[in-house]
Amino acid sequence: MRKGDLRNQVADAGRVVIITHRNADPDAVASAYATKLVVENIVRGTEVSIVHPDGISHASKQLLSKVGISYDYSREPHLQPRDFVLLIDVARIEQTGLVMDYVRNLVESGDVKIGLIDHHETYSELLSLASFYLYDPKASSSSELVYELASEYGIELPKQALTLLLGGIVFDTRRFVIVSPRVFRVVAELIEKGGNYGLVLESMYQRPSFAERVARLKSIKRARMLKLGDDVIIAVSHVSAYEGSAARALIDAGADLAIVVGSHNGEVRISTRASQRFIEVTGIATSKLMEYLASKLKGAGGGHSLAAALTVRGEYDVDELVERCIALLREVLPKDMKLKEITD
Ligand SMILES: [Mn+2]
Repeated sequence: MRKGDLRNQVADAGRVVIITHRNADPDAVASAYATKLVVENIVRGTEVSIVHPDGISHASKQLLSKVGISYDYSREPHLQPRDFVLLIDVARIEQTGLVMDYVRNLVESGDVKIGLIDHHETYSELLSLASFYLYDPKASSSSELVYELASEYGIELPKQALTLLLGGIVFDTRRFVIVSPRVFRVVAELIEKGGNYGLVLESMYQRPSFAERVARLKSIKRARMLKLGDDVIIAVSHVSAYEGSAARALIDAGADLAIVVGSHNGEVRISTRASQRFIEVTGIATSKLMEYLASKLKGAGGGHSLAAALTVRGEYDVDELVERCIALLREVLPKDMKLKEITD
């Protein structure tokens, strides 16, 4: 789905402010960086800034340093009248550190215009506010969308930017687990034009930090294990950081659904990963599961079918939250499916 023309929006704007989701992952970083180049190309002299709320992820830092790109970005969004705000890889406005009411007021008063480039499955209220969007939940990544956009404008991106986009795609497809003919076409072009796939892989095979490895192991040690039927294993655990990586570790260790609660200062993040088998058996996408949990816990959540997350503000007892997640999971599962604790 698309609306509006990017060139016209940029030409009308004072500044272009690109904002990604918090703790920008390689897809967010790559698509923001390449979009900045696209915007500067289609309307010369445009002032473009990039905002990565709360900074960028560890994986993004590794990718940027391997590719040899560094650029300035702000960690908090500050909007001015006549800004054209281009939200990239953002499913929900809360992920940018802004709130919907504030953004809606700005848009309705005509002070700023909003654009969106995104691929998340969660339907975003942002679409109705945007004067430009390129929204395609069938795309593997925002990087794929931005590459296609650059091609439409006939823009030849520098090789480093192509490598970065390749990195965004490799990351969001989980190293080509989630694929389509289209993503392979884009990847083939990126490599043909000079994108360096070897460099992307090197950046991803780096040893995780000590803290991340400890979090992964702790999540396994603390996991509550449940089974659905005789085959599907669900693991629910908690860590103090790296909940996404910890959930991945539980899946790698054999779980079909992993829910990991992470408590940060005044905020709880819950990350979920699933195997294809979990979706086949239950018909539940993790994005739907996180949306449901978010609605019950008064937070915001969403994501993809095999990976999703939610955030809730406030201090919580993590053990209670683990129990709560299990209880809510029971509510969502089809009535004929019994969830049983796995004991020794
Ligand atoms: Mn993405």
